[in-house]
Amino acid sequence: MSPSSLANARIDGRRFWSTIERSAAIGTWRHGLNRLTLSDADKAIRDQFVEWCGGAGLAVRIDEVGNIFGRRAGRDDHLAPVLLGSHLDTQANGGRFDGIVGVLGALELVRTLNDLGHVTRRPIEIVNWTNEEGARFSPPMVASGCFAGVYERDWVYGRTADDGATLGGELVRIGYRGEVPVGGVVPDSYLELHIEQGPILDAERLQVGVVTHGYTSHGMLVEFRGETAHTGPWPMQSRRSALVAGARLVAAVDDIGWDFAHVGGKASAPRLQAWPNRAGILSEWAQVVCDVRQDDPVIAGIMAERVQRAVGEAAARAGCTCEILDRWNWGGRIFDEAMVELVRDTAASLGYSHRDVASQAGHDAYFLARICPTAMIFTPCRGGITHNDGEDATLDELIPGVNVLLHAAVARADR
Ligand code: HGY
Ligand code: MN
Ligand code: MN
Ligand code: MN
Repeated sequence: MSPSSLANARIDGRRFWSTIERSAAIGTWRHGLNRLTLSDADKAIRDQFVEWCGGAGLAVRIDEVGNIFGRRAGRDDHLAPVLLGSHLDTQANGGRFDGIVGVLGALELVRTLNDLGHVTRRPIEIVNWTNEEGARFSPPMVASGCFAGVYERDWVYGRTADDGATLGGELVRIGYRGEVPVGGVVPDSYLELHIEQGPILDAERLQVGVVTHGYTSHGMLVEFRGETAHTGPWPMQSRRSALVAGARLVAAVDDIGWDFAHVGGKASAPRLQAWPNRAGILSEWAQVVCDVRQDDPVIAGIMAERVQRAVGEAAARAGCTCEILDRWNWGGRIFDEAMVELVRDTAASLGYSHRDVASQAGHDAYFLARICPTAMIFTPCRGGITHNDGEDATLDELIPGVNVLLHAAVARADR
């Protein structure tokens, strides 16, 4: 394979797009997708991905938390692999591109190298991470976090969904609790292709985003405990409604978001659960997920402290007890300078319009960055709409990012 013919290689995208369209037919929901992690729909896309990997000549392995790897041998196959991927699970009202572009872009890269007959020096591995979204099992990105050594495997297995199903039990149920020990393997590097999930590239009509860093995010799972009582005779002075505490926290978090909106801060409490949560009876139990994001880690920390105070205030006002069951925190200037430079130089050498951009959403790359040199490549998405069945992008908008992934990954794998 002459370097020049490889240098001039451009993925035309028809095969990539038909793969995207095939994936968009698995777990459909209104105009988008509902492929909550480890659901039957997630099993279906996993089965399809494993089949595609086999068809591309990849050696497939599944680790203990269901991460699926496809390996393409290198000339010096003992070297650490260049790892490429993202996630195929979606939000409950998800789009056809969030995560999917990164996994299927990596698959297309392998198929293209096969067509070109090019064997890279280092092995290349592609990966589908379990539970990136954290929509069914909290927290988000828990399986890439486990791979990076941040979460213990058995703790991950115990994560529990609304219906009482555990993450470990669901892995067994759908046949994706692999034998391969999770983690312990340090890739040479990691590259993740993803839609921006923000408006900048689309608004500026740019082809590629060079992701310099991630917004700092603080998340927490809060539990309130109160007491059931009759909504009729029970005096207001004696009430201990966990649902009221939860509702007060949801409103307080929104107020915090508005207090920092002028500096691009976001604060959300997107999930409130209560029990019994029925007419005629006050709730004794409630849980709230809180999530703050801001570009400056210091400001993000101040917002998180405000949320923490609001938890205590909401509990006191409702006469309940409270506990923060779980916290997660990611983002910041975590990406490897040389890898970011590689993405930037590759976009420039391929003649694509590009700019530096921050990621406001979390990604599996945030955990991979803790164990190996990591960078991300963004493509535009229509108006930044995402986690919404209106998420949209065209092949012309996606293919520059796929080509940057191809050339950056090969440059890294051949060095
Ligand atoms: O929460 C996040 O930003 C990620 O999409 N799960
Ligand atoms: Mn994603
Ligand atoms: Mn997402
Ligand atoms: Mn994400």
